[in-house]
Amino acid sequence: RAGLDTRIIGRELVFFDETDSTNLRARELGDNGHPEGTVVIADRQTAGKGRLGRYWASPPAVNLYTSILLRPPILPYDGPQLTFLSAVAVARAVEEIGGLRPLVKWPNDVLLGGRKVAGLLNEMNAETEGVRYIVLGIGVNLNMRPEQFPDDLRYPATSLAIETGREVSRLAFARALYRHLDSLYGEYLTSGFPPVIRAWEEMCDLIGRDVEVDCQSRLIRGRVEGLDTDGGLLVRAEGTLEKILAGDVRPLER
Ligand code: BT5
Repeated sequence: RAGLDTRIIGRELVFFDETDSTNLRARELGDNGHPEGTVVIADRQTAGKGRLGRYWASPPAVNLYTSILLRPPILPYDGPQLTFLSAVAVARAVEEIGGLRPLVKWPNDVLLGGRKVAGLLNEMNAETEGVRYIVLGIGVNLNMRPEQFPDDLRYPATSLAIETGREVSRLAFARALYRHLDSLYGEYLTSGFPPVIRAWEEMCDLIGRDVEVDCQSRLIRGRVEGLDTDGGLLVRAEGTLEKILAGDVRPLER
């Protein structure tokens, strides 16, 4: 287990100097019966994937690109819960290794100083009775330099090295990430989603604040109350509690 201090995460470790996308490799391993906890890491990705067909810039030797295969005994409906679990794990690793206070942004980003430092892409293979596997795809900008960022970023982006002013050990970061994932996932298997909700809400600065949500050609203004059990964002708008399942959330004022 490569000296990992974990019970589940890292049961098998598969390393690539180069691959198209670690998520694709992990899904293949999932299809071929590899155990829960199998971890794929690549030094670089030639076709790193974001959500909705977007890309993830994946230059060599500077960042972490990893995908983790899990087989949780849950219904497909609960699959999105794992996205929040991985966001909390990444944020804790950023805190531990960078000594910085990251924030989580609904639904799937981790931010430092308002800039995106990590992206998550979770993919599920399920049938109605249950989940076959879920792949947690995690990209963290560790030592990426400003000139290595593409020009067409959706949000301002940063790396741990840019924020701390020093080089970060990729190995130390990966170890910390897998350890935090392992303990959160262990707790999830015994206690379910509530502890993840609480941890995520503590790292989300939008709770209790007024926001504007662009949501399927509807503009909702209201106050964020928290996370629902299906991962939806709960926003109180003129007395009604709205659940946001997709959309862009912006704070209205400080
Ligand atoms: C994400 O998508 O944030 C999910 C990224 C997941 C990447 C990991 S790496 C390991 C695993 N294997 C994969 O193939 N993927 C996962 P989304 O929210 O759609 O953000 C994508 C958008 O962020 C792009 O359209 C760019 O504008 C911007 N972007 C691209 N590369 C970036 C980077 N390295 N850092 C910050 N922003 C980036």
